[in-house]
Amino acid sequence: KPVNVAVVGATGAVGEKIIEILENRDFPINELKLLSSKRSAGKKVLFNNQELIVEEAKPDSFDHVDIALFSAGGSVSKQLAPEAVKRGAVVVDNTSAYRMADDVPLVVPEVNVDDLQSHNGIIANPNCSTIQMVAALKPIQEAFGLSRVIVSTYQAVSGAGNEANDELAEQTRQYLNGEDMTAALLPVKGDENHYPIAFNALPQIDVFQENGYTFEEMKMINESKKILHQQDLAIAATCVRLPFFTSHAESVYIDVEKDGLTVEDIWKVLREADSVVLQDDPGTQTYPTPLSSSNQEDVFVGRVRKDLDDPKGFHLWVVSDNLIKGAALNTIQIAQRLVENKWL
Ligand code: 11C
Repeated sequence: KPVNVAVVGATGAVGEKIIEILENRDFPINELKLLSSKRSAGKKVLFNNQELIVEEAKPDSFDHVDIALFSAGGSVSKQLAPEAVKRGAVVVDNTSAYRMADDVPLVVPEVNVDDLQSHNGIIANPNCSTIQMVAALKPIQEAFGLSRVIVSTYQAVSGAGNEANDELAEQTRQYLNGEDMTAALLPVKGDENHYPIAFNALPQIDVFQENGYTFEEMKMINESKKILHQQDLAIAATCVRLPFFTSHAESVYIDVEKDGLTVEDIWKVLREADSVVLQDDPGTQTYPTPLSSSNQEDVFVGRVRKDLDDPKGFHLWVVSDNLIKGAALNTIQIAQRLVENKWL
């Protein structure tokens, strides 16, 4: 039976993608409600050739809504997700507000779809850099066991929203015109210092935690353990922002548990995995890049190599569109599984 869907944060980078994917996918929608902050309310959006007006999100916006897809920042989710649940909606939340709560499933459907069954009204969509990594690691974990992960990321500016895209474009223009670059947003909107991202690399995504890691790094660490159901996984992350618009890339080092594996063994399980596409042939310079992976739904893996010193160590290069599988698509796939399995 078609469901009533609300998109909260409909004018943001992820919200826009959610609307695009809902339109292009066979999602059984009865009514679509687009919600935003007061500032963006009144904007008009085309959906299936119909003009929809974005409304300000308020508690009673969720009356008669079956599924609410939240992507308007953690504070909006904290305030309004419980209101939506109170009114009978199931929330799929694309912020970090509820991800680590014990009673909130954190789901990548290809990895842990069954966790959805235990929801209490809120389901969390993981961080983009986590989603693509666990999608690639799950088949390896299942086949060979995983004992350690060390990841370094190369992340697109769109992870920080449309404003960050504008900042990169403007700084690029300034630099090429010989002007001083103005930095007002990155690395983190609310933090004290801002540095140019154009022609640069910023080893800070989100705010620093007391242990010296950034919140983005701790999200990758804690979320991966929860999604992979492996609290004893040894895992560390370094997250870096680079000056391109879309798709995060990751250099992932893993230690597997099984002895004697070859690159071909890793290739085989990756080839068979859902939503993972192997693009790995040094002979033809075949590997994924942020540009080749953008506007695509899958997680692309290349550069699989055996470590030269550790017999159980392998290196992988993992790339995916951060707004699609990393955010909007995964959110919609969760909603789709809830509807198909009658888990609403
Ligand atoms: C970034 N990964 O690239 C972040 C964006 O927790 O959902 C996603 C933030 C989140 O800046």
